[in-house]
Amino acid sequence: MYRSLSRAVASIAFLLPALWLSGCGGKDETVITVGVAGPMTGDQSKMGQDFRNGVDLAVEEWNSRGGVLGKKIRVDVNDDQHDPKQAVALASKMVNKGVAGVIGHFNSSCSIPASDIYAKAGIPMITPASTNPKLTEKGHPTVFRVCGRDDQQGKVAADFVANVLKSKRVAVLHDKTEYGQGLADEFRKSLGTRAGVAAYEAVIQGDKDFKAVLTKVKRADPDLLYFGGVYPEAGLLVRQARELGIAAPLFSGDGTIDTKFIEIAGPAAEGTYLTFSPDPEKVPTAKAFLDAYRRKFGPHGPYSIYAYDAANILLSAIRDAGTIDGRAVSKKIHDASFRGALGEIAFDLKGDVKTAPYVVWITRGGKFEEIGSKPAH
Ligand code: ABU
Repeated sequence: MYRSLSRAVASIAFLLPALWLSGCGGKDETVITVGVAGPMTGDQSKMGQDFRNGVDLAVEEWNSRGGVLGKKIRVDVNDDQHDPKQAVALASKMVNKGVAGVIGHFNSSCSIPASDIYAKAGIPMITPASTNPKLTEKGHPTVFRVCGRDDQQGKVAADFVANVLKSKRVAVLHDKTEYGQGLADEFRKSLGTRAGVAAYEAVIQGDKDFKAVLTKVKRADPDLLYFGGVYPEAGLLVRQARELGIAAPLFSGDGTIDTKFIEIAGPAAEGTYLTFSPDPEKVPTAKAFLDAYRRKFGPHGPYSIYAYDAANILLSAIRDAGTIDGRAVSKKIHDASFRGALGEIAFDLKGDVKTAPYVVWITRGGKFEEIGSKPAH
């Protein structure tokens, strides 16, 4: 009896490493795994799902051509719920799972701390959307972004406000996050003395009632509201501003330019200015992506195409490096120039894109419309 028990224990001990390798919570050497991370649930889930769709589409195309390095590619989806602590925990999990690279995160406040974990493990991280400058100022050689930076979009917004709108009394609001406050401060810095700052106020992400802050803003009598933050708060903010009788137009950034903003704000969204990259519908290289995306998922979100290009950049670099060794792959990303759906993408030494052409958009007739740097008609 004792002998058969010890034999059973010995066979389990023998089987354990094989079970671990075959995917019972461990690394599966038969596939190459790409992590995608962002807010997959909650009030910013539209952004996470756009990422996921973009990455899924790229991976499906690669797999239909045989995968990469002779292996199929699988996508590991991670929901950080736009919580920095959750993002860091997921980053460690992905490192332990042996992902070949990560496409994510959405929020700068998640990407910045998570980037330290990926960098320590030598795993490439490409964010489609985190625009706070601090991310790439850390100097991690394995960290990249395919979007621009808030010092760039803040300047484009400030130039438009000073030269085109000719605003004189701007109320600057932000959501206290790395992105929201960072963008508001870049805008304010770039605006300099070209307009007065009538108010500088903060709201808390997740709050639903901004009437107290807006009452203070109303007293300052601004001719423009600038908001650094994301669409759930931007939508409520402009709706409640109109309810309080504040008529000044809203100006916001790339975190607001999603149809969810219009859904939340309703008619109050009309006339809102935003900074974002040029309309992909007018970019010839984006056509194949847009057609394939629409067929599979419906309308694309602002960062779907960025997630798609980010995944293609990672997989092309793995192919060119001939290995999933993260440092070798990152070197390929640094050295190469990629032809993506967004056009030619090349990175500087920090991991920023060499060109990030921000333009101004307006919300009109319930839609977003690119207006460049000219007045809206
Ligand atoms: N850049 C849009 C919002 C994402 C972020 O940077 O936090």
